[in-house]
Amino acid sequence: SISGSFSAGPGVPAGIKVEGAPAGTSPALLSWVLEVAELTRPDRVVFTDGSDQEWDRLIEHMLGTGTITKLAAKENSYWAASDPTDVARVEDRTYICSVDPADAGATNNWMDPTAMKSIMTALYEGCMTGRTMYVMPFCMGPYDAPNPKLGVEITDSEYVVASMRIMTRMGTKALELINAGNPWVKALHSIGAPLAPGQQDVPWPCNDTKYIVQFPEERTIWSFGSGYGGNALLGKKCYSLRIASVMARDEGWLAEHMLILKITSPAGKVDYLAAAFPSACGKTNLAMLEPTIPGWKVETLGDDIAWMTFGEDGRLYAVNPEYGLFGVAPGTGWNTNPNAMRTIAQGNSLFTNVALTDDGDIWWEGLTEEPPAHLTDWKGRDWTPSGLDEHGRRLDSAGEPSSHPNSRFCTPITQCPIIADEYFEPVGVPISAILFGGRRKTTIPLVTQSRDWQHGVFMGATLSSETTAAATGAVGVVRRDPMAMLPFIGYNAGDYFAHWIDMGKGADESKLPKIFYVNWFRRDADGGFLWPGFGENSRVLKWVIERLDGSAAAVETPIGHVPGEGSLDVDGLGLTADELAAALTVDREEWAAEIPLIEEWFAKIGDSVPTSLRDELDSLKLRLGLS
Ligand code: GTP
Ligand code: SPV
Ligand code: MN
Repeated sequence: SISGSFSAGPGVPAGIKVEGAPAGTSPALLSWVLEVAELTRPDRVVFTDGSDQEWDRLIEHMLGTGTITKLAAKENSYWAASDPTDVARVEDRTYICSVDPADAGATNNWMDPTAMKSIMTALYEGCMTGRTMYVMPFCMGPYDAPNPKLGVEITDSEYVVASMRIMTRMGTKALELINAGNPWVKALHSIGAPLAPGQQDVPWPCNDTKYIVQFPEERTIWSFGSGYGGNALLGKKCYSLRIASVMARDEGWLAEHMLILKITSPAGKVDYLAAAFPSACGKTNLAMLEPTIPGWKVETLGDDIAWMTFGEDGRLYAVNPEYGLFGVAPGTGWNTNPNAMRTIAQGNSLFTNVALTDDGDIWWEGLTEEPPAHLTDWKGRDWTPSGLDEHGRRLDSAGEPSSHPNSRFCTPITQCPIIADEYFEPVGVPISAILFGGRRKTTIPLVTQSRDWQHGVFMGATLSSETTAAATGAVGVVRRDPMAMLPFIGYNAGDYFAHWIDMGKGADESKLPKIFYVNWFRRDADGGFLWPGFGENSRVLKWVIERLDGSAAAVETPIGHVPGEGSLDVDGLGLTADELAAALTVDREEWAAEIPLIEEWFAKIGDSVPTSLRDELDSLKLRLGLS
């Protein structure tokens, strides 16, 4: 077990105290730790063990610096407000530094790895001065997986350590697996805010210069300047998607931006679904959905990431590598996502960039119909409700919401009241259907079934969505977001499509998941949602399940199969026939406008787009009568 400390030894830079690393710590890990400590010059180095005592020390520290405020209303739960400039993923500062630029492809920023390392080494020089450098061993997915996916994050942020403790299996057990000789990923993070002697810390230290960098060949991550979620909790997007997608390409599996859920029909038939929607487009909500149709049951397996591998039985098995939920706060309430509410009600959670109530609870837009009369907003200012925004939500007199649109709750997934027992299964669950989905006001019907695997891959590869506040930059702009992985594919997007095609080719088609395309976000002429969404999405899941055995009817359209007359259960929903038709319609004019955007997208990716997907585009145009 891990205990004791040593303050000097061969290679330990003078004046740096190393705590918590016992004899037996992997020499490769120790030498990397010492190399980083020499470069970044922290005051101390602490190996984290994941214990409750360690959590208490981190909390104590962050209460002292003002990083967090204890919530009176929720057990062991805390409110954090970030620097207003550090609120989301920074896609323009994110790089895939492969040796060959062709391996990063047209959708990733690229820089030569040596050049990037020299820039970042200069930034890391002395960057942890005055701070503690934490060495955090972690495991993505169950410890008893056939090949446990280990990593070590070095960070100088207590907020990152505390968040990683919720989001990953972190601490002593992971270190033991590393010490036993299992491979692990090096993940280096610094907020880039050294403290001079005597300098007062700020609540959310960070740096205006930010880099989020993956070195795919070396399975290494370097991150600098941000303390926010996807930029800083390196087990999440950086490892489990960008680096893991490269591992998956090389080893014949898939690392995807997908939720995983278990659904049981009234007859007791169990199916597992995976669904890829872009950031802030509904994964957490669907993963925890409370069905509105009688007799159906949904249980949660994952809300953001799925690793999928073919099992010996020829079926595709999915595992959730995460241990927590890092969910979009606004819009989460008892009406929309009661299971998320029940999860956070149990405490042990961090809330970032939401509003604080006067009685020590959290609030955000959509938590309740109307806000309390007074709040402290995410920027720490007094906030009182005034006018309404276009969705009927309150703003203050300055026209600002109380919570940042990308504010988040970070909470243990094991607290979710509907977590499926199979969450703990090291080989995961066999997937019956994959849903791709986006946020589109027009064009994309509520649900479409693909013709076959290759057509389904085409649907995924051409997936489009309006940008959201989960990344910095403009919101509401339609872009292609292939498989909801645009910011997360760790290699060439065309090669990634080819990998998806190959995964299907190598499999028994009858055992492959069926692929569907959904859109909860189509609007009517007045800008209202055509489909009520949330729990009512269970009706779409029911149609999907009934398509698997062919019991639900479908009509063939040029873009795929949509629900046939009467086959989508809208009992008691109160939708008119016209409203339902508007949600389901395949409009030739809209598709005529969509095709050039798909052509432009394939042109951007270039030669690496597989011929089979170009063929799919050609046949789609033929079916639409556009060629
Ligand atoms: P990331 O964590 O960023 O990957 O997001 P996510 O895909 O998990 O999205 P999430 O479920 O957190 O939903 C994002 C936003 O969309 C929230 O404000 C939700 O309230 C809203 N939303 C989710 N599902 C629906 C739906 O079915 N209909 C509508 N109208 N809004 C939805
Ligand atoms: C996303 O942006 O898709 C998220 C949040 O799930 S983050 O951890 O920032 O990536
Ligand atoms: Mn996500």
